[in-house]
Amino acid sequence: METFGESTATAAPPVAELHLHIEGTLQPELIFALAERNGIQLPYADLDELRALYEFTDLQSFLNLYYANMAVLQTEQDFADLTRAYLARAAAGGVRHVEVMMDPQAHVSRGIALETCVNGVASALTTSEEEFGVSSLLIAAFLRDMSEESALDVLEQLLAMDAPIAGIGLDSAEVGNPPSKFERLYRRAEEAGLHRIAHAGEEGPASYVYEALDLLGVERIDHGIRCMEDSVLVDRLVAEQIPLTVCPLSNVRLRAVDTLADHPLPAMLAAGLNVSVNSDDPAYFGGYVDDNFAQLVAVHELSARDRARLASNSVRSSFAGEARKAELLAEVAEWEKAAGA
Ligand code: ES4
Ligand code: ZN
Repeated sequence: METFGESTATAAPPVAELHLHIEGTLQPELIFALAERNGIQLPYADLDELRALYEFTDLQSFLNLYYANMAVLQTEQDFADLTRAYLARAAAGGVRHVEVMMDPQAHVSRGIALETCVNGVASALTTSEEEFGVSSLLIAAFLRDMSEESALDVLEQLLAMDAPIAGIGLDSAEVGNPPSKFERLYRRAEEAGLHRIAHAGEEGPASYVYEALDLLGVERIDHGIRCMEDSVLVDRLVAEQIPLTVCPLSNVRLRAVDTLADHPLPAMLAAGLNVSVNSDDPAYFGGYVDDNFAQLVAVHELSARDRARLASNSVRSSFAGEARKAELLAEVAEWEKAAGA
């Protein structure tokens, strides 16, 4: 029988994607298609001119393009099409459950109704399991470079319209906008029975990770890589098994780390941290979850056991129901057996 080396197709196990901004899945081709459909004049002549802008120097340089490109998202159908395109691509790359973040304030502030953006994304998520085999839930993320009043106002509107959100997150420009700015927002979310997560320790210091845990009561930390600068914090994160949703290609593209070879993920795994691999903004950072795994494996030689560990961490750290978690953990175990054989 012919034997094969480990292919790129098996580099990625079945996973739960826990750190994904739906607006960050807006591919250049879809930007042009939606601009045409909505009669919007883009400031770029063609795809090449747009693609030339995907060279980022830090988080803010990315956010500038990310927010500008959202101008093409106008109708409920646009948001649904965006979400379905992500689900199809993610499913092909092994994603079996996803917790989709969206940025309502980024749309409301440019005149899009809250119902339009939320219902558009939610309508595609409703059928994600039957259409793509991907179970899903929605998380409303708040922009930390806006005021807490704005966030509270939007959260109250989401609750009033009974929006199908499972939790809240905190994203956008981190440095100078610490978690402590949003204590009331997170108290209100807890009161409303919502899950709570926050970006911390991406560009911001380890102290922001403490704040997210102790002042906001978050259940997961998005990124968290700068915890590695504080061994006391690492010990606590290990002891409490706080999930860290790590995004390797994002960290390279936004220069949080120099190269993938310098990425702390293997050290984080070795330290016993509860880390998972996620794509963040795959249309901007050069790849989906499977691409993140494939490139990590190429550089770090993560074993099948390491990859299965990353996958089971993602499932256990998700907000999926216990039955779905058990189903996916069994799939990961199957994958490990096949990949390790
Ligand atoms: C984001 Cl990579 C990243 N960091 C913070 N906020 C974000 N929003 C979308 N992508
Ligand atoms: Zn993110």
